Amino acid sequence: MSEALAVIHTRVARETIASARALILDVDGTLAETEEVHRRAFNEAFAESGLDWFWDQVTYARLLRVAGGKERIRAFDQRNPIPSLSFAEIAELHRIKTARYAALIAAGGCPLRPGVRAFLGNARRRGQRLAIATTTSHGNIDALLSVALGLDWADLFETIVAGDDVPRKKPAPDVYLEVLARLGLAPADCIAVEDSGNGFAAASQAGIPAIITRSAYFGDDDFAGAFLVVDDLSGIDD
Ligand code: XBP
Ligand code: MG
Repeated sequence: MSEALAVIHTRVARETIASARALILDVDGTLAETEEVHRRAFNEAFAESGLDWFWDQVTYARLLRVAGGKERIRAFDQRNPIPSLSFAEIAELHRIKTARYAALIAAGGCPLRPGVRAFLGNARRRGQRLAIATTTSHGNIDALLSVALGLDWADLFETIVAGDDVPRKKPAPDVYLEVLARLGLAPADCIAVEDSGNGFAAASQAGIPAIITRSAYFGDDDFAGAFLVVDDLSGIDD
């Protein structure tokens, strides 16, 4: 792209972001690079439960195509002809994992990605409405953002829709459609901020233009048709 075209592209991007009625943000991979903490929490839960499972980064990168921790555990268990865990055992294993995730975040935190804090502050200064649309749980959102943004983090967001609030997780559009319904806005009035192919598909199926901020586990996903693809949110709307 020529420099002149890049300047125009950047200006259009800034104007489009500034004119959106609402900005709807994903959490894992978008606000913070949390998936390595999730992966560690899964492995600690497996060990605590006496399972000889261990998800290395290559295995986890493949399993991340399955949205949702409980669904991810089930997908891994079903690699065997005779799965070993019942639904109740998967739910209990995921509860342990979620507790480990919260403990890991509380112990070491997981910093916001570059540009996220400024992006949220700019939106607030413009008087734009902010929402969250994520696959993870409310508990995990609170664990992450109460450290990263402070205990009053929820005051920033008008509505928060998590994975278990809707019938289907990403790439289904359910979380985004629920956010739109709660905000009373049309898709074209909003912009979604995502990091993964599943998240981009969910926002796109809901008709919402998406900004992609490439993350560690999804850098190679196909984001053709995204409004904007960036390495991170630094300077995107300054
Ligand atoms: C990412 C996910 C989640 C997390 C793990 O969510 O797919 O499943 O990997 O969290 P998003 P849970 O990018 O939509 O924020 O174990 O709570 O599912
Ligand atoms: Mg994500």
